[in-house]
Amino acid sequence: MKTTHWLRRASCRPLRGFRITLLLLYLFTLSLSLPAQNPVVQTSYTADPAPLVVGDRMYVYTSHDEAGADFFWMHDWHVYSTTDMVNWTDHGSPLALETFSWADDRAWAGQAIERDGKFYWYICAHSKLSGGMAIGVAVANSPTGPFRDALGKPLYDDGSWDYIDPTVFIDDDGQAWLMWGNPRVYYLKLNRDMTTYSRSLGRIAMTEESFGSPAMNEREKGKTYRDSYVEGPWLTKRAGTYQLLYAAGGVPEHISYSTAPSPAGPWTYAGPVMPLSDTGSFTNHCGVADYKGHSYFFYHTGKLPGGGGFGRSIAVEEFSYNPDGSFPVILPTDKGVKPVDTFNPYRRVQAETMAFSRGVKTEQNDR
Ligand code: FUB
Repeated sequence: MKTTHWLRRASCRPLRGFRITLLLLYLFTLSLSLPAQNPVVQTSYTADPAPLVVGDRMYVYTSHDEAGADFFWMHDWHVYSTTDMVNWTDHGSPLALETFSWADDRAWAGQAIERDGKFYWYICAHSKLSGGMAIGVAVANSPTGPFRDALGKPLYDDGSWDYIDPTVFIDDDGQAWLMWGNPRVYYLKLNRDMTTYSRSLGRIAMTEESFGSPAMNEREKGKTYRDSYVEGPWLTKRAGTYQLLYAAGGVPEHISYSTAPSPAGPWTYAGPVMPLSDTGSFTNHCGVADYKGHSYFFYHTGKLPGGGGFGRSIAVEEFSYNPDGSFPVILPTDKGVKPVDTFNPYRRVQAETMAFSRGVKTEQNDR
């Protein structure tokens, strides 16, 4: 019995090796023939990408459009991660409107950041308390959650509809800045705990010099302006200069940016980053990160089949900063980015890690 068993196993080995080689060859050929890496996620509609690098992994925090929606009726947020920029693991939805007892609608854009071993995810949602949009913050011990409401109440809420799309940035001196707003930009200097602040709400001067046009109610009728701030700010710093990227121009939106010597301003309009393109989405929303020696620009389109203005999908492009740290013009592509690392299949790889799929949907399973 023992001998027969050993023989059977031995005779199977070459065959199994052959099958594995064939499978790898098939996957390799498939990867060569794949038409595109964009949209990054094909299993559900994702919007408002916010990248975060933790160790050797790139995470992207997204909002989530419901299939077939006729407005941004959004209920939860999602997390995806990669180690090579083309194979993405779906971590499901560790944060939803139900996480916030004060929120009842519009789970819109957010951004996550790490501090002192904790992960803070700033979001905006409609507030039951004030009837406006409010800024909230969730906290977790890991980048994929589980997240809980850090305060049990909004971080900032006074009934304004301007309070959407928070961006968070920790400066070299340790000061954390939280900015948000549509159609004006607001900011708070956060305390070390990332959930409280000591000074009152700051308001960025909305001038023609700052954003290409003044605030909406101050624009001259009939005058053509260079550009205009709309929403979706992304605060970052390059070569000692603060950069604020944002959705611009009204509907449809493109992405532009401004620069400043301090997040509080004064900001100077610097030009377009992603010009208007035929992406099938009338909004755009960006996030920027460096990873494994490359620079990446995340944004969203309406290009997933069945998608559009209310069924958006995140996409990513690689770019190189200009020598002075300024942004080049970045155009949307279907091709997306190249892998920056090898993918090791000889480890536990669950089915929710994939480079590309068609006709596959994922759903939350807490196990
Ligand atoms: O996703 C809902 C809203 O659409 C976001 O908050 C805006 O930035 C725009 O992308």
